[in-house]
Amino acid sequence: MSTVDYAVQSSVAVLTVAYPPVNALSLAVRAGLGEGVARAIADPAVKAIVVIGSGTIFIAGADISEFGTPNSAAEPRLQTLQAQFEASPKPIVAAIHGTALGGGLELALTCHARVAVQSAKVGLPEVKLGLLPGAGGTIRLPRLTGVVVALEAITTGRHIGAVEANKLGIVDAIVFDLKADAIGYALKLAAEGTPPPVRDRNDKITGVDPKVFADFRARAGKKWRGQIAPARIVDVIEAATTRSFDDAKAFENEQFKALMESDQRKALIHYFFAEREARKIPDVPADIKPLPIRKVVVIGSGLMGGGIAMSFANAGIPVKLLDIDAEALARGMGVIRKTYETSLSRGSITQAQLDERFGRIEPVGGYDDLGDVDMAIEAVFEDMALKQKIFALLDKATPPHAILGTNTSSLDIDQIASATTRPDKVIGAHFFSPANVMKLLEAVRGSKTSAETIATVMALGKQIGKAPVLAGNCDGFIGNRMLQYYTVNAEYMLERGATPEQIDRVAEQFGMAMGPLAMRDLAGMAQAVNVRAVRKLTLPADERMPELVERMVEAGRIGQKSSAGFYRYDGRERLPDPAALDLIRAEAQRQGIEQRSFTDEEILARLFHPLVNEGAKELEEGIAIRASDIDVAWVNGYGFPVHTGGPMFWGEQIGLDKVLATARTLGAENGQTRWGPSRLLERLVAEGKGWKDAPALIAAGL
Ligand code: 3H9
Repeated sequence: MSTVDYAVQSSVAVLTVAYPPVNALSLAVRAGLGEGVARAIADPAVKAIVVIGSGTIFIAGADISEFGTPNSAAEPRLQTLQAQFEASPKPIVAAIHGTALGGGLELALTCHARVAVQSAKVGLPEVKLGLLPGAGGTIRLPRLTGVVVALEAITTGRHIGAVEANKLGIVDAIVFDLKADAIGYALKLAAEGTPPPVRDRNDKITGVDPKVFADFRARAGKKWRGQIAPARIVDVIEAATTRSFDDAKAFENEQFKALMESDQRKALIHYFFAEREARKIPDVPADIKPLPIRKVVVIGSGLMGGGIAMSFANAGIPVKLLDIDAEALARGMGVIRKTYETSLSRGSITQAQLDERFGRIEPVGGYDDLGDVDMAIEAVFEDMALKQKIFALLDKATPPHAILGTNTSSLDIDQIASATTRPDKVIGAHFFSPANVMKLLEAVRGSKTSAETIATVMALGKQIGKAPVLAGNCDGFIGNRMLQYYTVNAEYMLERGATPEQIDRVAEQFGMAMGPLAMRDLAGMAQAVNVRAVRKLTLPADERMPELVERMVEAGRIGQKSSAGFYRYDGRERLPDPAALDLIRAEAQRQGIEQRSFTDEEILARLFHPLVNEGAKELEEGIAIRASDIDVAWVNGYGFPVHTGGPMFWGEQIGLDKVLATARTLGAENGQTRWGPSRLLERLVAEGKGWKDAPALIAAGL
């Protein structure tokens, strides 16, 4: 079948893009559209043209899988097609449903008009791939919306709903019967004349004060955390206001090409596919149908349970919030209400959305009235006996088909499942706090979890806007198991003479939202001491747990709450504190550790290389299926900078040999049992191989 279907209806040529799954602008689609427009222009019976997408989407942009292949540069290139569209003597109308993204919107911007159904979304999300819109988006969009809107929309890449897009001038009309109304709109343009092409509309980009750009760079720049594309986008939008269309377009081409060559682009495209790959589980056949999840119960109305309930409510799934402690339940509902009210006051939701979402959460005080829920998620504190008791109750109180998930971050899924008569339906559903915001959903398979249960939770994750990753059942699963190395290493470095400011600065310059020590202060240290006391019991004989957190707590420095921890705090402002350094020095002396200075490079290696080494061990043990799954977990659960591609991709980019060298050093310093090199890593380095070769090596028993 052709990728672009041609049909004439009421004197209008309707070009239907049919290139599943997302109608990306592959070479075949570009060629089909070019031929379709030429044919329509040549046909005297055709008065106008409509471009529409088949399936659920208009056009999702350039075909990302074509990047770097000869097809991406082959004619007709997107820009050739756009020139043909703009020069068409017969009006072309883009009929948008689903999404019009990137090159898809850029193509629509060269049509004579754009109509959309109310549910459609448009956007230029190239920044998320480390790119800028390279087909005129940076210079055409501001001509419709003005510079301020374009700066925000293109540097964030957000999807803009059709109604807002209509108000902003991106979409000319909201329609109901897409094809019929687009045909009508096209005939109207053919009869009454077309507006000037977007490229010639200059009123919104003339006389723009350069201060707008300076202000935007100063304000938004803080959020870019080392990403290069947003700054380039601002440069090109600024050029659109100071140069001719063609000059600005040439500049956009130049900047697009430079970004295309960048490591960040490679990392972000790796990440794009990684997130989608993570949902595919090799031993879960594609024909296994996920169960529909229409109603959910969340057990435990604390911060975690409340956040999980909100995630479902936000995605349109009714949820019961169960707590046997009436006071806690009322408090939990109050916190949820307050969180929604904060979103309302920030303008991120409307009053109607607040009412709708809050209305989907029903507080319940016991297990008697759970009704026909399809899934339960337990989110109480980490106590095996309590969890087993709850699972036994759920086993009786929920319909037999219901899946029972646990939000445990460390306990054994099999042990929890053993309290039920349906261990095949028990699975870890580990959310990250705040659960209504954080995207990671770590699904954890027990030894009896069925393929259907896994498929359901992976599909559900996507449905509620999370990035699901499947982990094996072990202490800490994928993410937290690696996290210990990052946080403990920061303490080891403090003992050896690095300062909190230096360590946090290196982590933050790398792109972490907050360094590990500032994070400790924020999270508070009093609780951490208890967790560490338990962990200490299971440490191998060759490893010593640093005790700086214990010393801090003993000195009353429990973090931001006490205005002192690794830093001192003036309100929220963190300030270096000589008293903290004294305390660290004293502890180093007590341990007989000689302090020295660290370079930033060494700090970076010691913070992040151990993640990669531990990730390799998880692959060896089958805890993570793919290196890229670990990337998805760390980007979404721990704020690892997405423009590095995630820890495993980054490790391979900088060289696995470097990661191995650090593992050897840290193994010697901190204990070989846990800190020493992964066997997989050693083999990969010895043979000059990378993560893609890992499955074969692991299958062969290394
Ligand atoms: C661009 O346009 C550059 C131009 O400015 C300049 C050019 C000169 N290409 O996400 P899903 C695949 S850059 C190829 O699960 P959803 C995806 O890998 C582009 N493949 O579906 C997956 O494959 P599989 C700017 C693509 O319904 C399948 O489609 N555009 C592309 O949840 C389903 O994807 C963007 O950045 C693509 N462009 O969400 C948009 N897009 O089934 C990127 C998707 O084998 N795309 N695939 O795993 C998206 O944001 C989402 O896919 C979308 C659909 C919202 C469209």
